[in-house]
Amino acid sequence: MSKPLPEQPKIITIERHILDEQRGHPEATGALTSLLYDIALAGKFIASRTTRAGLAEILGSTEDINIQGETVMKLDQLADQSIFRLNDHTGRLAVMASEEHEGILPIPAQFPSGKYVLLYDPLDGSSNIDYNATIGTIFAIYRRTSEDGPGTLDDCLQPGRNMVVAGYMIYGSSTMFVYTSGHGAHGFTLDTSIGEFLLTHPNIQIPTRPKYYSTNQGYERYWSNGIQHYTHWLQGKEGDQKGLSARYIGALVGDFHRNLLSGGIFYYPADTHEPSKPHGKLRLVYECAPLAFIAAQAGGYASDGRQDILDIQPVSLHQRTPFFVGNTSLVQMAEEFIRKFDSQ
Ligand code: FDP
Repeated sequence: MSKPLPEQPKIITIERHILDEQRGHPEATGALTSLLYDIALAGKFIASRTTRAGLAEILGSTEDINIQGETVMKLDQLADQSIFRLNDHTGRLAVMASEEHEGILPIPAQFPSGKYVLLYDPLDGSSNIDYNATIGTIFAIYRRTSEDGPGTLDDCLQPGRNMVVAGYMIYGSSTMFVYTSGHGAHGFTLDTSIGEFLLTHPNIQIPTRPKYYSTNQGYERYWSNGIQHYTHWLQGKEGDQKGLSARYIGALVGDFHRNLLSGGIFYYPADTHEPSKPHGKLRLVYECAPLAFIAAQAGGYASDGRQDILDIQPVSLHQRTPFFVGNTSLVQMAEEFIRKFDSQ
């Protein structure tokens, strides 16, 4: 009798994972599953282009005509268009909105309208492109609130609590796709040899003992007293705890991802002593809300310094908010410092 084959490690592709999740919802039509799969496909496409970014120097710089006679597009425009075009005709979406555009992105009239809404930041941390450092894509999916017909601005302006799925792709030393549909946060790594995202980080939980704080401390002089004291507390200069190490990539996705896996806090506060960024820099609907949903699923928390990011009702598409995200205890401590020093 032949010997039984040795047990192989279970390989779970992103498609299988999404389908398994769908099985828990007998009422599901599969539209969300397909939508996520298309977003993952856009991620693979963007990843393949990011690795060629530096070659613009010899193949033609952006906005130039390349040797095939095509205009070489900037990577952020390319990412933006890829996501839109892969999703505009599928009948799954009512409307989209992208950080790259002022207003909502209607579904072209010749295509059917669907029940979901997609908001995305196509290339987060894009100033890193020129330096071969980490960049990413962030997205959020909601159900439309309007009845039918073309989706509306109000469909896009929903509090994070209504989100159905949040996720990001990170283009670093490998490409990863991390998402949640409210049943844990799961990470997949792109196996470039087969072109598939494989489950490598099931059910991510932020380690309870944090390692890092991530912020652009070059702006410290602009911050409120509360944020300055808080930063000193994180460094171990105030209070009696050991300080954390600092890490700042300057791409939100990169900083968030590292703290998600290692424990820590990322924050981008408002400027108090400088008028240029009274609400911080980061965008509520494209960046902060989706990462807040993922953090919450991983046992963490995100705040604007006073309230849960997921509770904020957006009033405009490009609204900015101060942002603190990571280990719950660290984010709550930021809120406490703000309450103590900045409440007058
Ligand atoms: P970028 O301007 O390179 O696109 O949201 C934009 C963002 O990057 C974040 O990814 C990043 O965390 C932040 O801005 C960096 O801003 P600072 O350069 O002001 O630190």
